Formats: sequence, C-alpha cells, structure tokens
Amino acid sequence: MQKTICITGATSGFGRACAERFAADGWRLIVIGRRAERLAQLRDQLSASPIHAVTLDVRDPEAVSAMVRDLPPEFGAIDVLVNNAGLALGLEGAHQASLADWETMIDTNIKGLCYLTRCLLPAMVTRNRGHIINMGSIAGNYPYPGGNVYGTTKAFVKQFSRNLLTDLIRTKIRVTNIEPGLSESEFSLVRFHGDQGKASAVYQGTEPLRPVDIAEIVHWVTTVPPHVNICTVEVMPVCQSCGPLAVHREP
Ligand code: NDP
Ligand code: 8X3
Repeated sequence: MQKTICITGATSGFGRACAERFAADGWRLIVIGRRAERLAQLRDQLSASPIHAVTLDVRDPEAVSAMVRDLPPEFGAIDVLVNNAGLALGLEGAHQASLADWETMIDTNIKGLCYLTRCLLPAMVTRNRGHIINMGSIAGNYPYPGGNVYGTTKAFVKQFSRNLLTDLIRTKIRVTNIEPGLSESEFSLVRFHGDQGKASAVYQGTEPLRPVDIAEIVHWVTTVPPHVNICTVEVMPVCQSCGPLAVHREP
C-alpha cells in the first residue's frame, strides 16, 4: 500500500531532499513551507508522485489545524511526519542577540513543531501506526558560542522526542530525533540574514554533510522493521568533532 509522508520545510535543504528521496521510493507526499513558488517548483519536479503542497507558516496554530482538517481524503492517513521546518538566527552572544530572533526560533523550532505534532498525533493513535521524525541538532547536545537559544530549541526537540515515546508506549507509533552537525543548505544564509559571504565562510575548507545525506538517514529510519524504533541519530561530517571544555585564564 502506498504510504504518505508529511514534510515541513520542504522548500529547501533537508526537507526538499527528503521529498525527493521519498518520492523516488513511491510515497505520497504532503509538502509544507512558506514559499509558494518553491512548492510549485517541487510539485512540477515530482509530478510523477501524488503530491499535496501547502503554503503554511508552522508558527500559525490555526493554519496548521486547517491544513490537517482540509487534507484531501487520499492524503488523510499520514504514516510519517517529518518535523523539519526550523532555523537559526544570529550568532551573537546572549547579551547582544536580537530578542526578535530568539522569539522567531522559539516560535518555529519549538511551537511550530508542537502544533504539527499535536494536530497529527490523534489520527496516528487511532490508527495505531505512525512515525514522528523530528529534526534536532548537535546544537541541542553541545553548546557553542552564540548557539544560546537555537541550541536550546534543539534540546527541547530532543527531550520532547523522548517524552513523546513515553506517552506513546502503548502504541506502535515510532519517534526519532535526528541530530545533524555541520550541513550545507540555506541554513547559514538564513542564520546570517542573507549575508552570503558569512554563510559561505561557515563551510570553507570543510566537507559538510549534504541534504541528501540527511534524507538517506530519514528514509532509513522508516525502513527498519516495525518493532524497531531508532530513537536518536547523531551525525556529523568527518571533519567535525566536539571541542574541549573552555577555560578562561586572566592575562
Ligand atoms: P534550510 O534553511 O535550507 O531549510 C529550512 C526549511 O524550513 C525551509 O524549507 C523553510 O521554508 C522552512 N521554514 C522555516 N521557517 C518556517 C516556518 N515558519 N513555516 C514553515 N516552514 C518554515 O535549512 P536546513 O534544511 O539545513 O534545516 C532544516 C532543519 O534542520 C532545521 O530545523 C534546522 O534547524 C535543522 N538542522 C540544520 C543543520 C544544518 O547545519 N544545516 C544541522 C542540524 C539541524 P520557507 O522559508 O519556505 O518557509
Ligand atoms: C545546525 C548545526 O552547529 O550550526 O543545527 O548549530 S550548528
């Protein structure tokens, strides 16, 4: 039977690569993002697959509810939700960061992810099947300068994923938290508010992860036998590792 996947943040990076990967595997796709022209382009590109594109800001709970309520019947039974829409904004220290940027990250990475999950979970529980795949980050595991609120939103995603599993213990629903490290997408361009020079410098001299690498992992966690739940996948490029703990010494 053809399966259905709902992917948020499908207009770019990981989400777009996931749409391409699952389309290649014959899935039915619900793709979500704010940029309508990108969604139209994706729909054209993947026209061989059943695809329902929804222009939606995940920060809007009413719009999320309406999207779920108005799903065409053939897209109504969602097997996998990929909560991927998200962003980092800024890299300033906590005493200098923009409060508006903090709010946008919290509203998108935490609240948006909760809205989608809360709206789609009841039907999964009723059907006693489903898989929620959350896009966390190594930033939720390891602090770095300027990662303040962004890293904390991803720590929320980690703990929320674990708590979902706890609530769903009596069901066959799976929950996976994927925690990528340095990956090249539009992520840094967004983080630096469109400054291409700063964004490119992030990847200079490295071989970062690519969106297709993440899409392969997202696909893989859905293919293990139904009694197996991949709880967490932490993945970095070979050129990345954890840093030492910092010690500041007075001169
Ligand atoms: P991109 O910037 O390439 O993609 C982000 C996607 O999120 C876009 O499709 C964007 O669509 C969507 N999005 C952002 N805000 C909203 C919103 N309010 N409503 C709906 N969609 C939204 O970045 P990545 O693909 O790299 O990032 C995807 C996820 O992976 C994010 O959660 C990010 O935090 C996480 N991540 C990224 C890493 C990296 O190094 N790249 C590493 C670890 C995790 P649109 O603008 O059209 O709305
Ligand atoms: C994205 C990875 O290290 O830029 O979540 O925060 S990092």
